[in-house]
Amino acid sequence: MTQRIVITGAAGGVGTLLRPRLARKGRILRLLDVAPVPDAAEGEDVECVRVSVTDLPGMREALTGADAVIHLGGLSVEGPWDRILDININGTRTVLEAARRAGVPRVIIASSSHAVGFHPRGEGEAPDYLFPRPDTYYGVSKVAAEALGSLYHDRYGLDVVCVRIGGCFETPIATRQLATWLSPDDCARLMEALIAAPSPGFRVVWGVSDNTRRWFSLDEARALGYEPRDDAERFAGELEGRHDPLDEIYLGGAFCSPELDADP
Ligand code: 15L
Repeated sequence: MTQRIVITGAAGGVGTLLRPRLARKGRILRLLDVAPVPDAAEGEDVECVRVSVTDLPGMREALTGADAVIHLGGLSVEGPWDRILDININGTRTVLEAARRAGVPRVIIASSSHAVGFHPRGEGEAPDYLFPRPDTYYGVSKVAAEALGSLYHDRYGLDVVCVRIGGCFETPIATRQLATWLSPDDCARLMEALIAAPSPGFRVVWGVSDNTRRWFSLDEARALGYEPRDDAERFAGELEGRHDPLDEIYLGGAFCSPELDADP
């Protein structure tokens, strides 16, 4: 039977890395974004829909018939509170509510290390389900997304997996990412595992490769079938000096430094 996977924010950074890696025979990828999705050859296996994550009727329609939603849409870094509130928090609630109304059984939510960024680095791995300690309004929006996912699981039985992504880029771009990097191939492996896992319920997992310097637990992701194969260490030589002093202190690194956006 044909499987339908919806990706919100398909034109964004992670969406762009993920799309080609999730293409499969017998699977339709439905790509959602407010912007055009670059290089998406619409055809039998790819459908593109221009829709905002804040548009409930539009999302309800776009999610109809889907087996799972990978929710990446939203601001991916700090921003003004009103935009964070609308696009990230209201947007995630809208996606979950649309999934419920459309009968989509599973939502995978892109959370972030910045949901827990003000935790001290400490010794050893940060565990799964580390209590929220956001480092920005952006981090607050990820905490809210996890809370909404929990609510929609408990109220309506949706399977919701929140992935605290370390940083998913083609290659690591800063020294901190020698610990936090999620390679695009491992990101696809993780998503495949989360799509396939039988009845996961509500979970919070770290999205990270098996990096030599890894700060985050892989236990819960592995329990759901994820087997990472990449390690950022091979880029170590190129990243010397791209380092922030806050990387030594907090999980969120430099996100812990800027002033919050003051209201106008
Ligand atoms: C994130 O949550 C961001 O979405 C991404 O752009 C990176 O900044 C990443 O965290 C990071 O901490 O490297």
